[in-house]
Amino acid sequence: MHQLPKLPYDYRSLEPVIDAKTMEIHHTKHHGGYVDKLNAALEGHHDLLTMSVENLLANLDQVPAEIQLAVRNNGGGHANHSLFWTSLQGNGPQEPSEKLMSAFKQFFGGFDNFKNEFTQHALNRFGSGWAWLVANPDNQLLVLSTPNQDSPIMDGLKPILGLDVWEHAYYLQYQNRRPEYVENWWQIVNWAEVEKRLE
Ligand code: MN3
Repeated sequence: MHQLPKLPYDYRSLEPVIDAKTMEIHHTKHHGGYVDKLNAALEGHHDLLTMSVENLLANLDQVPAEIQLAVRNNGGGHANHSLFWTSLQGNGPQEPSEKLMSAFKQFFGGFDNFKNEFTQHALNRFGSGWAWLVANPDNQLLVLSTPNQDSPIMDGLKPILGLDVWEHAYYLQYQNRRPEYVENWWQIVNWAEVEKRLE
């Protein structure tokens, strides 16, 4: 059985960037819903129940056709949100380390360029989805976006940092103002955690 992970901080910790009510609903109802529906889809599929969600997403072609879409959507939702929560922190804006800065320089021409490119993916994603910083199998960094709850893992990519741009992630506080949510979100990125994922 897949389990809803506990958050490494309080629902209020990310205020004023993300309000406590949004965090609570997002974690318990949305992420919780993906976990419940993933477990329901996998019921009776004993061989699949022992696989990690990342492993399921990387091997969707081995999942029976009748539950493939449910595993893709809800497994993706579970994996994406698990990564999202641990990418955030509420101790005030942090700076990426020198090591991270040099990676941004190498692959994007600098931190500001990376930020701009990532932001464009977050703003240009029509409807619901995610913006991502990912590593490809050659350990090159790139930014992209995915629709719905699709995970970069499905395409053999390793997610390093993800931003949820579904309206449920920001609507209570920002309504239709996605650009303001995205801009403020940079203040709560946990760069130390991002760096760990690069290793
Ligand atoms: Mn979400």
